[in-house]
Amino acid sequence: SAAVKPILTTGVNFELSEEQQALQDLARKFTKEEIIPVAAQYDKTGEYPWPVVKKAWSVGLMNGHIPEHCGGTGGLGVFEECLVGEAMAFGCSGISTAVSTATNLAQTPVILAGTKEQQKKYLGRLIDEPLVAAYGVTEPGAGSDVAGIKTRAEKKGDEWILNGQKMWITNGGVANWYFVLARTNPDPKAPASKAFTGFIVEREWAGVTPGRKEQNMGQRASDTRGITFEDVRIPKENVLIGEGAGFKIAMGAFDKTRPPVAAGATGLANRCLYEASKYALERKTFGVPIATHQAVAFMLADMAMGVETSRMAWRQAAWMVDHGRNNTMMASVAKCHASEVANKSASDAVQVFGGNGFNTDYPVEKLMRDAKIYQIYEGTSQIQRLIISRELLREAKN
Ligand code: CS8
Ligand code: FAD
Repeated sequence: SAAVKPILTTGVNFELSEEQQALQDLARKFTKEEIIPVAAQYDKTGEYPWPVVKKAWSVGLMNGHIPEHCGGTGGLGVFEECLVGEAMAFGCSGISTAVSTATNLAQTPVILAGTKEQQKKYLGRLIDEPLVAAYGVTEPGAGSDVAGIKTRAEKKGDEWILNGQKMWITNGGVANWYFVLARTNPDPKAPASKAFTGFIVEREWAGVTPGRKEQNMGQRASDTRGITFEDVRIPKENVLIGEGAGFKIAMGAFDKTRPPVAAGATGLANRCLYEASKYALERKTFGVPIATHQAVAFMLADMAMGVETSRMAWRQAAWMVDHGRNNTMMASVAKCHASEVANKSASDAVQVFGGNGFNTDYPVEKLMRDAKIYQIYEGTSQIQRLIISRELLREAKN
């Protein structure tokens, strides 16, 4: 009836502009020439892909959203970041996480809540040199429940003293600086929106100690570590938007960074579709290519449905935030859907390859290992459903 109010009232035309097309072409070319040839090697060694980072930086595939007053081009939105992210994750989602997604995540609170001086200093650095940054929220004792973090900062004169431990920090051992969320109001009754503060912490400061590189199931090119902060002295110039606003800054960042995670998962699912389709036409059983068996062809059809809907979802989520709309729910829809599609597609791609799918000489077992983390980082699938249900019930009440 006319009384039914659609939750999403937004545009549906996502035709790429000439500039967006050129950026996507550049990212695809880079993926083909610089990522795909080295993906298996970095997966095997777990080394950080510095040479790829440096090349991506030099051709302009990093830092596209850094404002002009910091020396950046400043013109790119979340949508464009997603275009690049999807293309790169087609090549290797471990490398794309290392090269762009994690450092973009770290930059986002500084873009959202940094002063001009903080932006110039810390974002400008990333323009001047091929450096990366990291986003430090999760701790050994608290991941989904961000308000449960224990790292604390106390004000002493013009400084803050930081103590605590972070865990699972992407780029943890290679970052030049970290966004760190810490509790600044010790009162357990203080609301989350007032109890935490975001800081910019430099890697080289005394008392900052990254742990060993974690040995993960997938995305092994990405560097994940714990970090210990022991009496780290932070000058007041490194506090983001004053005391107490950190939780909202950390959450607000996710509205901009979950669409790129969804785009990465879409790229991975698309790779599954690509590899499985090629193989299904080549491999014969019972005298015919396996693609002729409907059970196999339907797995490909399911992958295509997933890729298309994931892509539509990230496009919608990114478009909304770039146009100033509240996209909290849609960012979670895209992130959750695309990560589940990536996992189903990867598992089915292994199935299409049969025994070969289980073997490291073929590309799909890596896709299956790499896919899993999409359901965990930047908020698990359960947490995305929690956010979606909260948002839609709020709408339903109005
Ligand atoms: O705790 C929240 C949550 O999001 N949990 C998931 C944590 C997560 O996603 N962690 C990811 C870490 S980073 C990472 O994994 C990187 S992966 C590697 C990088 C590369 C990737 C490819 C929650 C569960 C959603 C909410 O927690 P609650 O404690 O229930 O808080 P609320 O009561 O909902 O909110 C408290 C106040 O915050 C405000 N808020 C909430 N959401 C938002 C958004 N924008 C702005 N403000 C927000 N989205 C909320 O309004 C409350 O403020 P009030 O003023 O009190 O009303
Ligand atoms: P927990 O919160 O302990 O959750 C355990 C299980 O319980 C999950 O299945 C979860 O979904 C479920 N669960 C928890 N609460 C609820 C609930 N209320 N309802 C239903 N189910 C629930 N963090 C950063 O800050 N920066 C990074 O750069 C970063 N990179 C990462 C890279 C990797 C490779 C990994 C593994 C993690 C990374 N993380 C990072 C941390 C990541 O965001 C957390 O692991 C994730 O948010 C889950 O937190 P947890 O591991 O503490 O799990």
